[in-house]
Amino acid sequence: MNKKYFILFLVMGFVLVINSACFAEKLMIADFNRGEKPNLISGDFGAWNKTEWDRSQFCNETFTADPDIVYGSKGCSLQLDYDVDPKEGGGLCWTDTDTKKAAYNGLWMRLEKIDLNKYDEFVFYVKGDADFGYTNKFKVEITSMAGDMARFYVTDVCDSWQKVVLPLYKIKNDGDFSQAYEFKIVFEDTVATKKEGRIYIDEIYVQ
Ligand SMILES: [Ca+2]
Repeated sequence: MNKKYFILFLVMGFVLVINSACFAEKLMIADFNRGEKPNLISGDFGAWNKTEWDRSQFCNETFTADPDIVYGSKGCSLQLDYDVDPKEGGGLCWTDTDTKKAAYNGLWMRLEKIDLNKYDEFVFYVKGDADFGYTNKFKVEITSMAGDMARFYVTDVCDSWQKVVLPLYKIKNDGDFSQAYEFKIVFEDTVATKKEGRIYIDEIYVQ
């Protein structure tokens, strides 16, 4: 190899090393394709409810393998059936003058202390079910082991798969996210554009 090409080879190698040092690789957190828990980084997940005794409002999680529904037409996606429209008399604490209370529920997923400072984007895919109906808007929370919380609102959900990108640079001044604790989806009665419905989630990752 002559001297000119040798120097070019060294420069290209240096650029490649710099490039790989600056960007963390994509880390897939959950693709749900096995149709079981935990997620791909060994984190547990599940639906959560405001209370366990008031079943007039709820969120339930299941897996769907319907190829007409799942993201990428193969494997599984997570299905969330939610109700944030509590019915009168559905809760033990309701009285004649207090017949309707705030309703909220959703999904929690442990993030197993991944370092979000190494990534630029928190990404997932979402789709509403046209037959059951769905809210166009819901909240996402990311919390850290240090107790910090970042909030985002997902809007414009529709009945085809949409990519949701949460810019992580926005949360780096909000606290210490070097050890992430949990990813949370929150359906709220005050925000939901449809109070009972079905939402699908898939391919949760950071990059
Ligand atoms: Ca999947």
